[in-house]
Amino acid sequence: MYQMFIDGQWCDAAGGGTIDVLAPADGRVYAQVPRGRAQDVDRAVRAAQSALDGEWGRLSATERGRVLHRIGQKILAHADELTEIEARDTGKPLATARNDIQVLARYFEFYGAAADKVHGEVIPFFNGYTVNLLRERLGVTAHIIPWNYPAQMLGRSVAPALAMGNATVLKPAEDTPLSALRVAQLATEAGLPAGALNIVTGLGEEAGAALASHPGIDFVSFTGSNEVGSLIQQACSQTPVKCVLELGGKSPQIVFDDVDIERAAPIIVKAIVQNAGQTCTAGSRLLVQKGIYERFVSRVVALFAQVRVGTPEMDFDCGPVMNAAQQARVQRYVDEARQAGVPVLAEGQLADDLPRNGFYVKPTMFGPVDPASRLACEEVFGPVLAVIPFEDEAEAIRIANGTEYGLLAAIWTENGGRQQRVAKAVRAGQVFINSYGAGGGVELPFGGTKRSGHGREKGFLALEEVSTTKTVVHFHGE
Ligand code: TXE
Repeated sequence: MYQMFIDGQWCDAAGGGTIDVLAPADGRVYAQVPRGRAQDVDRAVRAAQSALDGEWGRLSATERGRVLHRIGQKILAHADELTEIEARDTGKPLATARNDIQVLARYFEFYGAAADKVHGEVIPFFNGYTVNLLRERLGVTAHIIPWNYPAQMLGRSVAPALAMGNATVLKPAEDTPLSALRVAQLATEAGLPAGALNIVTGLGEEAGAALASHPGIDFVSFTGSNEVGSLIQQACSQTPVKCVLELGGKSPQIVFDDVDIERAAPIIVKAIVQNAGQTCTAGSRLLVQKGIYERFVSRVVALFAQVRVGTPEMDFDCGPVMNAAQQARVQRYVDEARQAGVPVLAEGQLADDLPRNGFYVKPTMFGPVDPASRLACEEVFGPVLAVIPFEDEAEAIRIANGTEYGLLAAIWTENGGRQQRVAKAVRAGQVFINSYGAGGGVELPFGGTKRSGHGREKGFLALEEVSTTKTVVHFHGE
């Protein structure tokens, strides 16, 4: 039985009650966390407000940076333990979880180093005036994160907010609350003052909704489904405060005739099976030019058929999906496409001795897929790849931009002009040329266009989102 972390203290939910935490690998309940509700959220927001008035609020930018750096060091020193927690909680292979913890540490290192590099400006104005544009913290920031990369998401969302001097309240996903609780403890040991990072565990419609609509918060960062993202934006419009939304994706891999097949094919397979396809930037659509279609697709098929699914300890290419609902959702898309007669090009392999009640799904590659079909347009959030042929550049761009999403895109061609033209025409927050997703990318501004959300995380742009400016106009005479 775990407790949540408010104002530097472990505590139960004020109204009692717990939530079961299941291991996706075997479907068993292995932990319980408090079922936080509005009262607990309120306590966490008050603790954050007090932190701003107290020790945390008084630290200089350099001192805050040092604290964040020490948190990064603590995380690295406990990387094995955090890897195990994360792998058990999410079901992902140990190697993936290990990478996630490295990326988590990187967020604290990167934003720790950035804390005292952000500064205001002097703006030219009438003679006799000096105008300073100060950059300041927002205040109390709320962070609601999902279950696919719990540790990475914590770092991505919370580290820039702390770097700018905000005090934070985080609600982890109900499926995966444990790494956040451990990180909060490590952060405290690293010297983060009480109230600067509060973790309220609970259900989305209870703790999450109470946090997003709390009058004491100044900002919400949300990563998750489009449906809940829309609710969050509605809540923020009432208060009203700013929100950053990072929502779904249906990211295209656009492969032209002159692709380097041996480089592209393995990266493309990894981009859809990694984390069992539960990645907002999963490369779930493979657009292939007709001249290379047979050759390229047969190479991807050969690699896809070798993909193995296992428990975290087996450390194969992917693990189970998150929960029974996610398993049913992925299966629904697969069944529907099969029933519609869409050819299955390849399937991955499930390990023989998988625990019976784990949430496993078979990676499946379909093609050719109608670009207007549900499989080609909707986010499956599972290891399911839709292959779509195209004739020329114009058609590739039309198909790539043909969904409601616009998160990430990749272009595979050696032609420099085409690289630039397609990168400009494709609607996405990030475009990769002859690569994909580049390992964590803590430094690279990230976020959506269209229905994939708004606002930017990662890199220096994230610091702008979690801060505000103050224009100070001083008349002193000439
Ligand atoms: O997400 P939710 P779910 C997509 C993916 C997946 C689908 C459903 O397609 O299949 O969403 O996943 C909290 N007020 N993504 O249902 O519900 C919740 O507790 C405030 C894409 O698990 O959006 C959790 O902490 N908060 C995605 C967080 O929102 C609420 C990652 C995300 O959960 C709330 C995850 C409410 N009313 C799913 N309801 C990505 N972009 O990477 C829930 N929450």
